[in-house]
Amino acid sequence: MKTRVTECLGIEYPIIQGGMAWVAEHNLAAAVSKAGGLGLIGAANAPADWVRSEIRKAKEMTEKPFGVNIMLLSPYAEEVAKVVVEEGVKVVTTGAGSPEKFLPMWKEAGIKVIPVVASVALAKRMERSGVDAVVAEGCESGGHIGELTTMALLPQVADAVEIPVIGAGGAGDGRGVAAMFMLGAEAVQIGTRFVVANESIVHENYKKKILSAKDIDSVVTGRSTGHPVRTLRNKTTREYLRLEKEGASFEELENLTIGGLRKAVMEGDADRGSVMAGQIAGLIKKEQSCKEIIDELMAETIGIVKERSSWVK
Ligand code: TUI
Repeated sequence: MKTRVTECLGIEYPIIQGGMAWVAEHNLAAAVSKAGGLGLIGAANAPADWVRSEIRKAKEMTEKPFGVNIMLLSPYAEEVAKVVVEEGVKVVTTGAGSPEKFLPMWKEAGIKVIPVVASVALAKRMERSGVDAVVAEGCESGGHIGELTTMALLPQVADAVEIPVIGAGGAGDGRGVAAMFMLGAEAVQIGTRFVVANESIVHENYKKKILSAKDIDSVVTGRSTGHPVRTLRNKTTREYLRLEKEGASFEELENLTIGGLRKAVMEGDADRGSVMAGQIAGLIKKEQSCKEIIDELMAETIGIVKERSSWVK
């Protein structure tokens, strides 16, 4: 499959892995890139040295291109922005902010820059500042989210910019990928499905929580604090939502979730930790390798596009 995104990134399939905090480390990134997609190392809140070492390990595992996702709220964002240049990373995606101040440095280094946006306004601003593509991420995604759904956001962003658009939020199988193509995407970012991949290092309890999730099992906490985050429902989200309704302070709410993602991913505390996952968690029923996931996504996408095309006479 050939789109402006596969051409620009030098990848075989228009599938990009989400830059998920704690989850997107070198094993997952290398496996996705080896399978023909674009793997990403998620820098999240990690120190720059950790990111450097993950980049080096991924390079040892694959010659294929991979990227780094920089979470712009991180206290280490500035240092990580330099590390990707020093280590010769080919692609950078960013989340939770605007990467404008790093663009001259990254463009000079020949890095392809792809910010995640949650609005048309930011997409247009990013295009004007010279980025290579944008990821339009709807609120079906797991983790930190914007307001709009993918169905509403993606076509509006695709109409507003000339650069290629990557769809994110809500695609868990080939139907989702095909739908995003119909809405104007030239590649699709997949997160939750890769969390349960064989190569994903997350704790077995985290994987089980996703594999047993139903359609209504994700909730959004933190709307009142301006940091909405989608996770799977558990003891902590129930407590959080109750406190939020009672008008608890920012500090009180923060204390409840601090370190929660590490607790869930590394320790497997799926009851009290923060189990970030998208709304399509209920669609995911099996653990597969990254290659099986990508091959299946592509086969389903092509199958459904052909089948539905036959409706048109
Ligand atoms: O960044 C994400 N998803 C994330 S980051 C993350 S790490 C975290 N850990 C604990 C608590 C909170 C976060 C987990 N999930 N997705 C990309 C994304 N970016 N979604 C929405 C946005 C976004 C929102 C507003 C991007 C830019 C923006 O406005 C920036 C501006 O300056 O206008």
